[in-house]
Amino acid sequence: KSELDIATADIANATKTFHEKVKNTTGETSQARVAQLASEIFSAVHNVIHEHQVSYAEYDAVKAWLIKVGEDGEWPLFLDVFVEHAVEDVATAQRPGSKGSILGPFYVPDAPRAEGRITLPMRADEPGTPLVFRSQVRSAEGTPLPGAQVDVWQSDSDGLYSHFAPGIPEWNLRGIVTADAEGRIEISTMEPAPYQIPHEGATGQLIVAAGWHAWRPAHLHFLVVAEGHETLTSQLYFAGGPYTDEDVASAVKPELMLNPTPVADGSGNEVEYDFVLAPV
Ligand code: MBD
Ligand code: FE
Repeated sequence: KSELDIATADIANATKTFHEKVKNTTGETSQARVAQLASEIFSAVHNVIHEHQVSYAEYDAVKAWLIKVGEDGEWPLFLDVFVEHAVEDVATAQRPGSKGSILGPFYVPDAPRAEGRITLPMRADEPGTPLVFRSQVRSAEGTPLPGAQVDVWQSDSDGLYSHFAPGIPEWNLRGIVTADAEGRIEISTMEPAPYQIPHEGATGQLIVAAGWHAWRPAHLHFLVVAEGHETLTSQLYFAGGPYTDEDVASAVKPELMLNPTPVADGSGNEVEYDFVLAPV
């Protein structure tokens, strides 16, 4: 397989996963709101065209590029990288509790479940620095939330996500853990590495054409679910790590930084970060 085939297989899966996720959701947007938002988006585009004297050659280049985003199966990737962060800001601006971040294109529901202390599914020779992640899930009033479900997913140390890259075992570095009677979890995993988003397709073409870079800082993804509470979608990063100040997906916040410390026995690093959920 060429690099392009791999990237295409990779991303087409994100389109399928997204269709699954939204198949039971109904549109809640009124006709008036659709009309207002659509016409304001068109006005914004028209304004850019007038202000920057966009040519027919540039219009055709954009048209070809938009067609290619779909052909490459990259709408989930492109939108989650360049647009989702603004939607997340709006959705969570007034919410008490832990800050969150974007979901991104690589979440897969129904990962293997376990309780208490778990090791994420990983290969016998999984590369990377071992990391023990501990957390207590609490409500905004400080009550621990036993039974909370913490869904975690991450890339491996080569920046590859199971389900989206060939040759990686099905649920590698993905799992759902249920919090104990004190609302606590412990997850043993491998530290992820900085991550270059798939850049062989249309999204990468734009990034190269604009002279940007395709990197995200190393990150762990979380979905934290507890009855009577708003689901927290989050990502945690490593303080001082590369690209924390220049994430291509603009999804870093100062509240989302981890500072792991070495475990005394030299076996790797450990860190605690508690999740605080807002009431519904
Ligand atoms: C990722 O791993 C990711 O988390 C986001 C938001 C976008 C592309 C790839
Ligand atoms: Fe990610």
